[in-house]
Amino acid sequence: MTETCILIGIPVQAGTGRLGCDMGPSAYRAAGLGETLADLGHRIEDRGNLAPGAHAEKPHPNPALRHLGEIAAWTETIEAAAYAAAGDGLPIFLGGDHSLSAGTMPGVARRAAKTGRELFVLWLDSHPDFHTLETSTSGNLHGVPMAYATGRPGFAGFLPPLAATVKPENVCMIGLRSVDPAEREALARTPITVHDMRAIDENGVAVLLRAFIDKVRAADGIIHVSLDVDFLDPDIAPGVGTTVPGGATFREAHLVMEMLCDTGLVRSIDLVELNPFLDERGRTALLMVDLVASLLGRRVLDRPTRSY
Ligand code: Z70
Ligand code: MN
Ligand code: MN
Ligand code: MN
Repeated sequence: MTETCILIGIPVQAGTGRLGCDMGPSAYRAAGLGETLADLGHRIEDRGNLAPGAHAEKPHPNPALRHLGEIAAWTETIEAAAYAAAGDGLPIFLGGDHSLSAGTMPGVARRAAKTGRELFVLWLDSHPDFHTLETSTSGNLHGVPMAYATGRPGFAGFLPPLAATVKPENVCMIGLRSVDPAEREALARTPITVHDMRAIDENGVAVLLRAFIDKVRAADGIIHVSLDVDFLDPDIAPGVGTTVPGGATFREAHLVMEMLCDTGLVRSIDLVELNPFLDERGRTALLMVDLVASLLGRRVLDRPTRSY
């Protein structure tokens, strides 16, 4: 199927403790993301890079929080851009750190609500990013987007209430292996589906993903994919600030993308946490481009669709 792929660069790095994520959008372009998708037959529209609006630092009772005012400004800009782009095609958000998903998920959720489709989120990450402003101890706001987008309390003083949130029962996380105590307690009290690396090892990633896809189909839903570089094993994806050992393999990651491709239900994609400063000759950026290619139609052999 031919898609209109809308590339949106989001060079935010204020949500992490390390500099370099701001070069992510450039690295994806240099790695040939647009050309690769064009070669697969898609239309490409590159909308350039977003920038945050004017902002002042916001005070907060949690003294650990860093750049709250800047991330709030980014989040408002990103939410609006995501809502608009999701009405025009299939946006691919080029990060930038994972705080950007505090804007992309509510934006695509607002679009889905308008079109009457049920939105599901597949979260591929070693972290759940399920802190609130109150529970974060690192103060890094890339650790909070899922809590924010699912409407958890604990975001007073951040932004006005969201127009649309993601239903926690529609979220599936795969790849978890770094979960803070407060996140673990909060996840136990939500209907979010959580699969850690042990679940992948015991079942195989296809079994976990098939259950999620069946649920999306049963609800006639659409899928937003949020792909954090650290979902992947650092041996194959070193270009990331937080390298967490024991991640998804090259084959597991490609299989996830190929199965998603067969559904035809992915309507938006976050590519987050790429840090080109820490990469080796662009290999992480190139791998991420290859994964997106698998998600959007590259395949080894012709085969019937719905082959998952
Ligand atoms: C930790 C924190 C995080 C991504 C690191 C880590 C958060 N839970 N998220 N890398 N993508 O600092 O809150
Ligand atoms: Mn700041
Ligand atoms: Mn993340
Ligand atoms: Mn992560």
